[in-house]
Amino acid sequence: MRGGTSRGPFFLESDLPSDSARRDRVLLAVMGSPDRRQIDGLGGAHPLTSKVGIVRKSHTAGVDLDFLFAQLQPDKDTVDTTPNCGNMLAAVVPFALERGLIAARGEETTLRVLTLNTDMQCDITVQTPDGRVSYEGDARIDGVPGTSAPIKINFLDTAGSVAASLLPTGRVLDVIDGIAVTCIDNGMPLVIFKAADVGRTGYESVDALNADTGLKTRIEKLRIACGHAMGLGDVTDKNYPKMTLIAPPRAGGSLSTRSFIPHVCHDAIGVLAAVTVGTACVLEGSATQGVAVVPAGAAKTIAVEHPTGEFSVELEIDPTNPQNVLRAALLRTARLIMRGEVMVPAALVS
Ligand code: NQM
Repeated sequence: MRGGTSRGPFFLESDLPSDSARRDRVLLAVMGSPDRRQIDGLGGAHPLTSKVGIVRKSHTAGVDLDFLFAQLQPDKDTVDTTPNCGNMLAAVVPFALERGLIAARGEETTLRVLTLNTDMQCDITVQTPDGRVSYEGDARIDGVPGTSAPIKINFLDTAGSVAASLLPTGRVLDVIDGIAVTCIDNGMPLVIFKAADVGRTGYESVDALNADTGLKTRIEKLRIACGHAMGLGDVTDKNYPKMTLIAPPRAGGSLSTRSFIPHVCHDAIGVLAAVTVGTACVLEGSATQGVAVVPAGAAKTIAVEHPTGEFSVELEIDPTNPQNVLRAALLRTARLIMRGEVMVPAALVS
């Protein structure tokens, strides 16, 4: 399935080994990792196409589906089920309907999904005319060619997903390793800082940033220091926190971003990364201050500019406590690309 600007195979939980070490060996073989080209598997030689979704009917009252996201890497043998992925999340309901896990509920179907990675719930609405998922429509998301049927995601509780709280250092702004940073987790642990503070404009191309080894070394050192400050321990081998360089908007949005996830620059921005950046924009005194252009009012649309366009997030803030985000809503699309069987060495499944 393509989910938002990510892609990967989805499995019914019951089709995978129940032992997680064995499951992970199967997933590595499915994707062809570790190998930079993932030549022996389905992975697309990039972190955004090295993702797997695992779905089951929920065991939790009031919830329809459980989703476990697994992040693999082309060149590593890791299967990380710690962080979320809001892009792959967009494909969960279409997959569940396709596989008959649950039935459509009219022209539109809204299901409650629990992401097991961080115990996060959301309501997802997909188009289901005639009881079948429709992938065709006029919704456009930057980073994906063409248009598709809209998928609405309404997050119910995102603060402190992997980190212990929204602001895991206890402050909205810290100076770490000589750089003013906001360490924040509203669905995705991020370190947000001004591109100018590392001598960049923040408008560089993805290719230029991926080739910028000096910058990568600098921000990896910062990331490791921030990981400790955020209570995440030694993050050397972890896929979080992600590093977000920010600059003033250039295309009428709220701010411009470049995201390292964490070692490769994203062609767009992750879903929960966008929610988290948007949240930093509404926090008084964060690193976005003086950079972001933020609309007035308790309900705000923050347009996060990224290398291939923009990502709008609707945030509703608690007027009595601006650190309390009551709702985060956004638009994604998804598509069933193929259905079938993926082959792995027999020893892994026998
Ligand atoms: O932030 C990339 C993506 C993601 C994760 C990443 C995501 C999110 O674009 O919710 O969607 O940060 O590794 O798929």
